Amino acid sequence: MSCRIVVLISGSGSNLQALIEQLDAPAEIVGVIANRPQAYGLQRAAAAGIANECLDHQGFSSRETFDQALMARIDSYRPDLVVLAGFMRILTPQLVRHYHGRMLNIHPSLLPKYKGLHTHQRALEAGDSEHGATIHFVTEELDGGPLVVQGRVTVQPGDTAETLAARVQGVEHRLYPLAVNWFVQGRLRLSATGATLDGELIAASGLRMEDHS
Ligand code: NHR
Ligand code: GAR
Repeated sequence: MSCRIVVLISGSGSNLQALIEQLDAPAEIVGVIANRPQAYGLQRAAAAGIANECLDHQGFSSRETFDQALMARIDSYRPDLVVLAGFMRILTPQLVRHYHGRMLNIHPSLLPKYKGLHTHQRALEAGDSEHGATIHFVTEELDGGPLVVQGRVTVQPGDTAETLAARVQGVEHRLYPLAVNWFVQGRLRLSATGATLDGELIAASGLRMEDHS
């Protein structure tokens, strides 16, 4: 049976585009939801013939009421997997619990370093020689759910937050399809002790993309 996927976005949607182009059957992106009307990813979805909609968080008086409406819209697509792809709103515990074990995020740092925002600037200010992106299962703990896989880049002399972000995004566009394809194939799961690949527990530091592609 095909894996039904809903993708949540806030902006450009380049990770959505990578998923559209690199998902193996039996998967189908059945819906794309943005929380910002100007999100360019909505146009990418439309161009690919994927149902898409905006649920503007600014029309809601609280995080709870927005998330209740968001959950109803997500569930209308009957997803097996919900993918956060540059989604910029923190989600309430109730929503996150509802999708336990079936919600993934891509975070632009080598977690557990740099949870939250402005990750590229923070890696530069710390003088890190390596940076990257991490796929993890989403839990109530912000950017703290079980890690799946990381992709690394080398920080170059003269890098700015912008040049570094662009290099990390190049990695993201291979990393997210890899992890989502694992989930679709039934290879990636969330167990009581952590994420597993082919039934083997993934170490707390996550897998390395280089070992899997
Ligand atoms: N929600 C939960 N409960 N757990 C996670 O791990 C989540 C999550 C929601 C989003 C993505 C995350 C990232 O990869 C994500 C993971 C937004 C913020 C944030 O501070 C932080 C982390 C992430 C996404 N957002 C501000 C807020 O008040 C708004 C910022 C803005 O609109 O520009 O929600 O980085
Ligand atoms: C990606 O780099 C993603 O890692 C990051 O936003 C970008 C979205 O790009 N996510 C976050 O910062 C989450 N807070 P895209 O819209 O082109 O996929």
